[in-house]
Amino acid sequence: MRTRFPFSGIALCAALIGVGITSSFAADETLRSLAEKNGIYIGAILNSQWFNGGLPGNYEQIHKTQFNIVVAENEMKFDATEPSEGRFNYNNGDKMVKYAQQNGMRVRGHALAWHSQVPNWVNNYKNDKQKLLKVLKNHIENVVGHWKGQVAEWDVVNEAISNNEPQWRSYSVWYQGIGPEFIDSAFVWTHAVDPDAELCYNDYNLEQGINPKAKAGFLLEQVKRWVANGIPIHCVGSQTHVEDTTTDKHFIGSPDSLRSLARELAKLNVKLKITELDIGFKSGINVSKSDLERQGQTFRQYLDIVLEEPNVDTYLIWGVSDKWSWLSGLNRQKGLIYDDNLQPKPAFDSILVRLQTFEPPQDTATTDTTTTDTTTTDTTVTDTTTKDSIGLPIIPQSAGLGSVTMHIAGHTLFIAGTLSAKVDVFDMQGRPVFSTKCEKGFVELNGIADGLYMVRVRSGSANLVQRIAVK
Ligand code: 9MR
Repeated sequence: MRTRFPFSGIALCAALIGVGITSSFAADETLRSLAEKNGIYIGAILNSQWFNGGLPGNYEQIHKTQFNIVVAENEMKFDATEPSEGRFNYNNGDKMVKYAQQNGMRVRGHALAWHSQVPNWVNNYKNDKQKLLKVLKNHIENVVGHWKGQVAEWDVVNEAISNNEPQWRSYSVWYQGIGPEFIDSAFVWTHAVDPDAELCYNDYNLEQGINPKAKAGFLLEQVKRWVANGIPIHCVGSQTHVEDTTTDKHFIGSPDSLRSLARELAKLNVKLKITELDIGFKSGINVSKSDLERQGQTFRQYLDIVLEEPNVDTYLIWGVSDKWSWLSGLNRQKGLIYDDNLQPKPAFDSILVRLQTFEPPQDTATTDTTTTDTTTTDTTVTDTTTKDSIGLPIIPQSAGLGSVTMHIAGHTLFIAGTLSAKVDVFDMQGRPVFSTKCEKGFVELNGIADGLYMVRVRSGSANLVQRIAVK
């Protein structure tokens, strides 16, 4: 297991308590517990309604159970924190920081210098460079100072690059009034107030290639310049608001492109974070089960970047449930991992299973090859389960849901300890391959090729996931 950052015992405890785990249910795993095993952050925004108690009770339960990093949808933005000049309002932000601390979560701050959600009083100074510089500096000093040591990372500058011909976004009040150097200044001022915070430049459409005509290509040139000039930039946030490529043939973004950006940033010692992920479908179209499964695969491909690239540590989704998503404003729908009823979608399963199956590349110098039996063992996966006399994995009793256990013999999966369970089988990439209800104590896994799979057994609120070998 790689550890890119330490998780405190408190954080892990909070995660376990959050899912209501008792000693007999210790095998239940959440996105959060698995992300922590893999040394990454997984998160979702707190939707704005949460701050006013407008979301159902189980929203918060799901949120703190499944995620270990949080960002406010709107409540730390300029218009929320300094609605009138020099008068700061931290109430909502404080509420989120407290929530995060109680639940052992990391806090992202979003966003300090952005052209949008800027209150009108700022625009009054658009022709006064000296005054605007003071306004931005004062805002940063107050807001970053207030949450110093509590907000671990900031989007210091958001969306400063325009979409078409990549160049600076000309209609930003900061760009118009100050010039592009507002960016350099914002990083320097933020760092001066909180030298321990990670500072990001955050933008969208960064998964569309890194050639000089693409936004990420333009950005890379700027990052090189900032780094060369000693500007304290530590990360690039890729919002990653993308569209399903099958329902929109014109969408050109891809996980491979984003991976290329990550690798270029690594050369500059700068991290990449996925900060606002959603994968929407065009509004108005019927979204089928296979569309949702394909969407799950795209979620998994973006997750692979976080798992596999050493300078990528964060996978943050812009919402929890499709019911409360900003996407309709973009003519998209169903872009998140829980449906309207807060039920996990296939995308949730893909992420969960991928987090379970991911094996970091082994350090060849320390790999023990002496016991590898290549005739019967799949050596691409480290299988730590105990085998019975004919080599079938024995599922440890302690991995059951209380008294629920599963056991595989050939293609028959035996489930004991419950009268009724839902069984889902996934391949090692998290793709669903089989799904049924078990009412008789066993299930025939017909039509499944021999090999390793992840099996999930759900009974009531319990959720047991286990690797099995079908032979
Ligand atoms: O989700 C946010 C929505 O509630 C606001 O109305 C909108 C206003 O600009 O901002 C949305 O969040 C944006 C984020 O702050 C920056 N990247 C794009 C996000 C979606 O528009």
